[in-house]
Amino acid sequence: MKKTVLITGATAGFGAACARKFAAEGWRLILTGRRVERLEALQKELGDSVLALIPLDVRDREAVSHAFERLTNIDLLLNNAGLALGLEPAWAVDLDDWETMVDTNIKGVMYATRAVLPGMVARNRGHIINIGSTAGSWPYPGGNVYGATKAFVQQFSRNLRADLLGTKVRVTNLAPGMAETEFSTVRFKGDEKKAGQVYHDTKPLRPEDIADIIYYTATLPEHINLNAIEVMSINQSWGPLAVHRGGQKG
Ligand code: NDP
Ligand code: 8X3
Repeated sequence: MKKTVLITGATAGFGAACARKFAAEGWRLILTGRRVERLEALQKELGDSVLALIPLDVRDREAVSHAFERLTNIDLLLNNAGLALGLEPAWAVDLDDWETMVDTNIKGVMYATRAVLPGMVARNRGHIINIGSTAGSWPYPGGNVYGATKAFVQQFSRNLRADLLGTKVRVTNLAPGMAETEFSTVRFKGDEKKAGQVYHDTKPLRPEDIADIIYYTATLPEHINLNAIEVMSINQSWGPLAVHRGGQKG
């Protein structure tokens, strides 16, 4: 029996790489995202593996509930849709950007999970893999609300496991570090030069690396729950605690 994966944010980056990986491994795909033409291109590329395209914005609670509650056989929900906007310090950010990150990275994950989870519990089968981030554990200047949304994803994943104890439904928080996708282009609002600098002279994670890890996690024997995975490029590590010398301003 072929398994079915529902991927939010399948139109780029990790989501698109997962669509290709899971299709190659014989899974059936339900693909979502806002950019319809990209969804259609994936359907053309992946053919019969694609069960359905659901163009939607994960911030739209009604749309997500309406579309996902009707899906009766989801083996894996990949809560992947998400974004960072800006890298300004907290006192200088655009408040709309903060709200967009909260609505997408937190509320979108809540809406999709709440719509799909009852079916998984009823079938006593399924797996939710949430895409967190190293930014959810490790602070950096300008990470303010983006990192906080990913801290939510981390703790939400743990708390889901607590609720699901006694069922066969698995939950994983996958926290990647720097990976080269459209992520930085989105963060810097189309400034490709700035985006390119993030990865300059490094070997960042590739979307295909993440897809391989997700596939591995999803296909472990069903009694194994990988709770949390943190993965970085060999070119990335943590920094020391910051110290300011020279007195305070003002
Ligand atoms: P990309 O920008 O390449 O892809 C993001 C995907 O999310 C797109 O398919 C986009 O689709 C979708 N998306 C964004 N907003 C919405 C929305 N409101 N509704 C529906 N879909 C949406 O970035 P990545 O692949 O890198 O990002 C995927 C996830 O991985 C995100 O959650 C990100 O925070 C996380 N992450 C990324 C890292 C990195 O360094 N790249 C590291 C750690 C975590 P569309 O625009 O068509 O709607
Ligand atoms: C993406 C990784 O370090 O840009 O979540 O926040 S980082």
